[in-house]
Amino acid sequence: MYLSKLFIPITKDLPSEAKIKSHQLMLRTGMIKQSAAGIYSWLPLGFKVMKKIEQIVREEQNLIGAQEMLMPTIQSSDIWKESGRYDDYGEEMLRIKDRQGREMLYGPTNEELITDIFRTSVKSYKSLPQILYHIQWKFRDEVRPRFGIMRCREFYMKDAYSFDLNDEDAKKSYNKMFYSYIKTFNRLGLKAIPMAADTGPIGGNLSHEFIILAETGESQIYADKKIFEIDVSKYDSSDNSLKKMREDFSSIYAVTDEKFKENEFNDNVKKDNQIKTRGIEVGHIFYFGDKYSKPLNCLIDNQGGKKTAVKMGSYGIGVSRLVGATIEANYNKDIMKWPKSISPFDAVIIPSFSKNNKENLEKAEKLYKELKKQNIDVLLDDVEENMSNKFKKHDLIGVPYQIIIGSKSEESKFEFKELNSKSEILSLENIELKLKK
Ligand code: 5CA
Repeated sequence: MYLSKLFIPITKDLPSEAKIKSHQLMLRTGMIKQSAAGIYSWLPLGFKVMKKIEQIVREEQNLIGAQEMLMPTIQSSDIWKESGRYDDYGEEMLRIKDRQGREMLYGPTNEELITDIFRTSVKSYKSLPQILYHIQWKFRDEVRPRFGIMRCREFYMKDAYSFDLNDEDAKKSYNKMFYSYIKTFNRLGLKAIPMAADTGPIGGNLSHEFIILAETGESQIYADKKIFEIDVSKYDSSDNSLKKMREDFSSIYAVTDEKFKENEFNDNVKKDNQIKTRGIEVGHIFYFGDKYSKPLNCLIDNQGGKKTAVKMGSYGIGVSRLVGATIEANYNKDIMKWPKSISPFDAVIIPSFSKNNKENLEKAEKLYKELKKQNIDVLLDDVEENMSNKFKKHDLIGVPYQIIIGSKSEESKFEFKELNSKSEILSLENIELKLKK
């Protein structure tokens, strides 16, 4: 993509409500545009990053055997009346009437809808276990939408639902998802800490939030540093290993303020190891047994032929929130550097040129074609502008690798720079190797 063609409306004047870095940066680099309070359009640059995150989430869900599907955004109120949540959910639920006066709603989550699908299709324990998921827009009429896409009203979420015959099997599904989440966040370049959590309007008695550390986060957190030393690569996907993994995580102190007790913290965590900071919740998993299957009559025959309510859990990842959370975790001293796995481009070529001397631009175009041939998604900055402005702009766009075509480039060697490090002079082959790694 040529930068001059990219729809990237860079904004200089920020609205006063853009208080945190991610919100400011996303507006400045034209990743998003607000269309109403807490509702955003995703412009090409932001959309590209979100789609990359979505794909990593999808791959990791598929790896644990979860199956992708798609449920609608608009739901009928009937199933919510059956579960009892139509009234309980309160004003966060956006309620709509269709032309026949039927009560509908814009889904804030999908426990009811998936239970309805399951109850009509699955009748026997033989079809269990199952994990189904979708990646779909949700709407919650938040009292105070803020921080841009971090706490908004319309947001993009991966929600998965597990179905098992009994508690023991259901915990295995829960552990699988726990493992998948740690792996997913690692691939996104994030260190997420699982923390025992309250269940709120979703319900149940077992729940973990996955939180990444960031000063601007909404949750106050308290943890033992040791939690970062757990090496997830030592676990495999067998049930026993996953159980051990969750036990290992649970044995180290890590809670949000909802569960915080000063004396417990001091008794359990050495002073030097105490982390007291803020964090962003990027995922939340719940085990709630038959909370929905019972009222909705989602029954299956067990081995003895007896009807039993299926045991369920639900598992969310804030896909759109992760775009902002990744910025909060990586933005440093006015420089944004996207993790390689989700960067909007693999590299950017920055030639120094003027109206009267376009030699470097021509070199850049040749290099651009070579890299494209190798399937490297490269951005070419063909905008005529002085180099210091260009660098400032690319510090914000955050593509992690730059190929600078100026005084230091030689005939077949180029100045290659990873953001925040020193540049080196490399041949095309070596640049390709670096970008493909
Ligand atoms: N049904 C369950 C699990 S599928 C559920 O809805 N869980 S949740 O409420 O915790 O949401 C899952 C994730 O969505 C959260 O961890 C968070 O990352 C994201 N999320 C929740 N509310 C918002 C919001 N208002 N704006 C942006 N992301 C949100």
